[in-house]
Amino acid sequence: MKRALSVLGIILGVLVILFLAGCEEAGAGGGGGGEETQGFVPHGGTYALKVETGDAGWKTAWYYDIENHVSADQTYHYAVWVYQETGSDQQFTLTLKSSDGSTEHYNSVFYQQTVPSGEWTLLEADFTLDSATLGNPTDLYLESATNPITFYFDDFVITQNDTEVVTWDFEDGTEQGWQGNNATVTVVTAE
Ligand SMILES: [Ca+2]
Repeated sequence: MKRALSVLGIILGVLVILFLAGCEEAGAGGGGGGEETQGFVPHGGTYALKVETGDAGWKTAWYYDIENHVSADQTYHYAVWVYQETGSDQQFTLTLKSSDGSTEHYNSVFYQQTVPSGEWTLLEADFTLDSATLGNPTDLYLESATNPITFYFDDFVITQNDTEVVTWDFEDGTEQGWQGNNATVTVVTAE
């Protein structure tokens, strides 16, 4: 009888420990606000842009009216830091869309460059849009070869002859003109 009671005591003790551990876990997971991402650190400063895509192409972060920043027949350097933590390498493509008035053209600034999982990676290239064959720039978008995916980018800088044309660092806490095209874009900060 005494032994049965002590076994019961051990079982009760284990149940209490499991219950307390469960409470702790629930408490830790319950604090996430809309802007916080667990374990995530922006490339620079306090904020980065999080992109959650759908399951098909052309569902990604989109910048309309890029002609406000870049023109045809001039060479620009595009440089963007990209992060993903899917557990495997992912390929990213930066596209400058243009129009010659009747036809839209999709021009790769860089095509399927690799970003390893869990490492902020700089993707960059020079690009010149030939107005005679491709018209004028309209949109800029960064997409993954594999969808759906969640990725982040930060410190996206376009320069011309080493002079800054535009920088998207999200440090004002806004999307800075980037929109989701059948995707969700959100400015996020470290936890
Ligand atoms: Ca930033």
